[in-house]
Amino acid sequence: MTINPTCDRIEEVINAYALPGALTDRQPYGNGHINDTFLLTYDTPDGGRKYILQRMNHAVFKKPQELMENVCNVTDYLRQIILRRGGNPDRETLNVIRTADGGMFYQDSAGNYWRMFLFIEDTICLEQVSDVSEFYDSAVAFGSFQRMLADYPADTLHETIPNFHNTPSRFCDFRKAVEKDTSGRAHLAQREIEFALSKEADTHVLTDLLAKGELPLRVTHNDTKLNNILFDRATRKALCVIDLDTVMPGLSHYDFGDSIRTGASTGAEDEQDLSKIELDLTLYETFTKGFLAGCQGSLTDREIELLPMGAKLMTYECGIRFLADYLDGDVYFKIHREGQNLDRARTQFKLVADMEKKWDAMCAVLKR
Ligand code: ADP
Ligand code: GN1
Ligand code: MG
Repeated sequence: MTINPTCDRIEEVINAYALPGALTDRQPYGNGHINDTFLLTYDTPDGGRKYILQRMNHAVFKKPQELMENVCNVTDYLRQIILRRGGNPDRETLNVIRTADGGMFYQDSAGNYWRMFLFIEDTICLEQVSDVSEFYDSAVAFGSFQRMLADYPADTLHETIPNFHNTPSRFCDFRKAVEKDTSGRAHLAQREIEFALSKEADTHVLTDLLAKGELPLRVTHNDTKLNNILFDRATRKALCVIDLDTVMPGLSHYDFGDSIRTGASTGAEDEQDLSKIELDLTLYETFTKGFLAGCQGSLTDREIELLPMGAKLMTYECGIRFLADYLDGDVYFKIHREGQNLDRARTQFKLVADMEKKWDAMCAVLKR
């Protein structure tokens, strides 16, 4: 068995859940940047069961109780909708497994917070688009996720990370990180810092329109990376939207934009060869069609017209978050090699610059 050394309380945690059968395997799992994820395999008389166990990132999500209230309430709500549609809620939404005491999560003796989900079997998780129709499907899934939650009482949701997609506030944090230069690395990223600072005027566009009431606040996912969707291995169809930690009130542009940032880029988020990074307009158009289909006519004309700005701002915002973390000394996003957060920032800025070149074409897609 492979055990992540940082998670040495895992034994204690597993014992807090009264799971049937015998534990036969546990492995670190997935490619998330935030939580520590494990796959648990149990031998049971009915052929075995698997679970996802996650140590929540307490530094990022400071109120685990509130976070789990959101996740449990939203998944219970989705479960009802899926049942009404004749779907299979064990596969089409996350299902939180309760502790032996009925808790939504478990706090171990070292103070870490853990939660467990049913493992959704026979699925695949894509890091990059390999097939246009899969990307279309992911767009429909994220659009319809937003649609399914359209009548969810948004004011009952906790804000799990305040100002998560408030780009002007992210810009202030970025500027502070440049001024502090905790890691002493700013001299290695001068060009990137200048690029980021030069875009300050853009950061306000969506938040200003929200404040003026020209854009509606909706319940959004806020982390619509391609790898936050599970695809059915057999049908290759998008099956389940996962990673619900950031479901909060937000703008439709956040969900649209974050998917374009990850899915319509021609390279990986941490690609070091920037000549491989550009916006694929075909993928962009594909996603746009799928997202609008998934939203089922619920977006206003003004929202639709501003979707390209969502793509640009979410890409830019992620870039300044990666760069700030590089300057802070890699304290937020997990890294697997030195300089990875700078590489991530560079791909995002390359994409932003490419979007600016392709701006007219991006807007034309929406007019069509
Ligand atoms: P992070 O916040 O760190 O990104 P995620 O909740 O996205 O964590 O989980 C990380 C990975 O674990 C996902 O990309 C996916 O591959 C896998 N995963 C998470 N939940 C499930 C689940 N219920 N069933 C199957 N795989 C899952
Ligand atoms: C994080 O958790 P994960 O890996 O799906 C981050 C997102 C970023 C993304 C960049 C809670 O997402 O906001 O866009 O990394 N999640 C949080 O890859 O900060
Ligand atoms: Mg994730």
